[in-house]
Amino acid sequence: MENTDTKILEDVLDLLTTDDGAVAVVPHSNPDGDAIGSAYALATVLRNAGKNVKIVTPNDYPAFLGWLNGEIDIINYLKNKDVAKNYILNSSLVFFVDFNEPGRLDNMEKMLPFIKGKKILIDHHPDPKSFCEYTISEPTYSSTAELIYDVVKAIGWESFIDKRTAEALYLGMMTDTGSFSYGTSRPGLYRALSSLMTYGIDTETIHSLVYDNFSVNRFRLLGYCLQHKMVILPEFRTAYIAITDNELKMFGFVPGDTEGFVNVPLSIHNIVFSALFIEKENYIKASFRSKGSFPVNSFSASHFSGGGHLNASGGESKGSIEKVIEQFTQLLPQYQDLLNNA
Ligand SMILES: [Mn+2]
Repeated sequence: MENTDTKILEDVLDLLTTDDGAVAVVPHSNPDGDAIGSAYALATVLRNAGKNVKIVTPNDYPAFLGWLNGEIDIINYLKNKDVAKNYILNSSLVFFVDFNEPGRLDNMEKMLPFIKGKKILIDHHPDPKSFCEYTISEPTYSSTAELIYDVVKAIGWESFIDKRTAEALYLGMMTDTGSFSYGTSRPGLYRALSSLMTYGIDTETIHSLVYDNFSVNRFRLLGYCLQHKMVILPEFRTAYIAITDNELKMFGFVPGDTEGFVNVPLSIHNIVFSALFIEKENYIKASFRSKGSFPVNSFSASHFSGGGHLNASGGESKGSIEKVIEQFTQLLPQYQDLLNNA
């Protein structure tokens, strides 16, 4: 770990061993594979160490991640506000995983000032906001899951990793790297993977449970987006898809259905920048992906109130979807050089 000095790790270990109160593990809202995988992995380690631990999610998680459920209680804040609130406010430790700013907690953010326990952030997004007593932030890591593995090892709790932990960690690493196709330059990732294999995890089944689990509606929506909505701008090596609420309804949209769509155009020859715009109730949700050096995080921070990683970022915009498309396409000329050289 490059940013995390041993003092923080010693303090976290100290908190875990001296306080026998409840522990909450909290991923970001609309959790992806890394958020749920990291939360689940950390929770199983803490449980195996004898802690009373539950996961609290700001909202529901996509059905294709549901296979991980079963061993650890997961409280959905949207469905069980009082239970979730009660648990978090009375926990002596609250771990936040896989996000760098409190807005990603959605409605749970307002609880932050009332949390009595110590707050610990474990994350790999750059430039974390300061909202926790302890911040373990390592932006060079592929995934929070990879970081959780190193943190667990660093505090000497590797013996509390079990097969379920290993499955959850593998899930996080696999989904945050597009099945090990990007963000995979750290040797430590492969050392972690090699160690996870010793727990007898079935990586083919995990892959299949995540990626071969589309609903028919989701697959047809993807086909519709590629056939009718994807716009290619070869002069900017860019592709974008903008989809309205009505179109989503045509395909019986459920949360998670558009997950990963933004990556698909990057498979096209000479496309290095992909954007996905989705019409929500009061805003347009934006997702950006790139190949090579084009920095979607600073692009998004400058124009779409977002942030994230060099090659993967989110953002949002007010106004109609037509306006957002206009804004987006008008921005591209000023990025011509960066796009050409990406
Ligand atoms: Mn992540």
